[in-house]
Amino acid sequence: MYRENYINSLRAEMVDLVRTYLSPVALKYGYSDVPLETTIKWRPMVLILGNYSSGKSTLINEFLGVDIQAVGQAPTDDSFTIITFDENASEEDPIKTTEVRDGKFLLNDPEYPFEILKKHGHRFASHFRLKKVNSPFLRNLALIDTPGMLDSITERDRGYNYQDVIGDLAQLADLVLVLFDPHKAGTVREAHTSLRETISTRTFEDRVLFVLNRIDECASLADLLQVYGTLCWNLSQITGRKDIPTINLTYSLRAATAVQTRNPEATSFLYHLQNQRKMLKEAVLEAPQKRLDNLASFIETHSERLDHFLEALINYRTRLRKLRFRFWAAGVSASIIAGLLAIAGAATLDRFEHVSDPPVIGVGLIAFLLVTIFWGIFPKRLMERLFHRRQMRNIDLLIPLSSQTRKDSWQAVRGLVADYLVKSKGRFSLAEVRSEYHSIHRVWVEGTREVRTALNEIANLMKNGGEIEAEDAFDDENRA
Ligand SMILES: Nc1nc2c(ncn2[C@@H]2O[C@H](COP(=O)(O)OP(=O)(O)OP(=O)(O)O)[C@@H](O)[C@H]2O)c(=O)[nH]1
Ligand SMILES: [Mg+2]
Repeated sequence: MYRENYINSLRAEMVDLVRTYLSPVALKYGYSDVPLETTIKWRPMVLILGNYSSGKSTLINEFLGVDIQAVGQAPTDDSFTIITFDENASEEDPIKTTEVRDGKFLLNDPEYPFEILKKHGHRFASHFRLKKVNSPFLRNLALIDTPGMLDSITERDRGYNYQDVIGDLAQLADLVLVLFDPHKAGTVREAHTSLRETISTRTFEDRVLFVLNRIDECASLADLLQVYGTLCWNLSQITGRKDIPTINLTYSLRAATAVQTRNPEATSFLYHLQNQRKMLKEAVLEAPQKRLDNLASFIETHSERLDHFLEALINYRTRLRKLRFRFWAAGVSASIIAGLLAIAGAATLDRFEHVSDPPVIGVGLIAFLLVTIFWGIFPKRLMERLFHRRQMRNIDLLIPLSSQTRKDSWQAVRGLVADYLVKSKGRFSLAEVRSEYHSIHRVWVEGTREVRTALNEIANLMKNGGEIEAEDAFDDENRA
């Protein structure tokens, strides 16, 4: 309980850090259209993907301890369902769906992080919903059940872009389970592509978990090995890598009963794989901890990018200031020369006897002022326009790109910096940018260090006996 509270309060603090320091700057400079915390403010989420009938909904029901999602052999459910905890319902009551909210409501409610899915249109909205359930499994996380993947011809008939929706949901999720079943052990190429596109390579391995489900349907251990081998081969083809990701093995106890009673001898290997089922469940329950890691990476990435964004703006203005200084130095010299020439010219006229005559000085002053004013209008504008054009042409020279990390982070913001410079025409307050830069820099250097220290503390808490608390209704049932 102590660990759970610590995780929750740390999560709230990290979201607050983003809201207070990063979001205002991100919105002001067009780094982001929505407050940065929009996608991270809600609970940790686990996204469950896979072919149709790979057992996604059955697995979810098993986690929850009751049949909440419809299951069936044919493609059963064509909706994306967020399944979350009902804070107001009693955990003493029998587990059930206590409330359902439809997509249109969800996509517009600022309490939830799903605004970014609005762009997928009405068809998607009508296939999106939220269910509240009083299952203790959901106390600290939400699950997302998805429609099964079909062949590519039918995908087109969905009326929204399935791949893009998956990509957006994967960005919100802290853990993505990709389910296979022994019958179709390798048909998720498209899903894999959209996951690759949206989840950064750095965190991909931590966030995506491959699961071979329904293993009870393998006729024997040899059959399971054959299926496992096929899946590994297919995955290495899809990922283009020789090292094979870890594949979790699991099955539903309830669904398996019929198969096992038919052939108890052949499926005795399942007995040795019980720990795999337990490990999968524990991995899912670790989503809140994963959220902290993801939040830490989120803060690191965005504070670093914003830091470089502002550094570029500061350098732009500092260079402009230096150039202006030189420009005015030249301008004042030109005005003085013009003033002196005017005095010399006036003095040669017969009407004046001496250069110190007030009218002669007056002529000199007028010439000085006229040249200064002229200098401050036309040449200044021309100089600034040329300066702006040159900076835009050589935008990569705005900040030093001394390391690969700086190059990567600059690559992510250079277009946005260019947009801002064009939009503002380079007119913004250097003092303001400097003070914003200092606060972002502090978040980047000190904030992220503090966050990582806190994460280490949590990891130590776990090592010293943080147990998994959720009830395993079906396991208990089975034991009985
Ligand atoms: N033997 C066995 N059957 C399973 C297992 N998991 C699911 N099933 C059965 O497989 C069928 C499909 O399961 P669902 O949970 O509906 O699969 P889904 O992935 O949610 O399917 P869609 O929602 O249509 O994409 C159902 O008839 C389940 O009873 C399992 O581990 N073992
Ligand atoms: Mg389903």
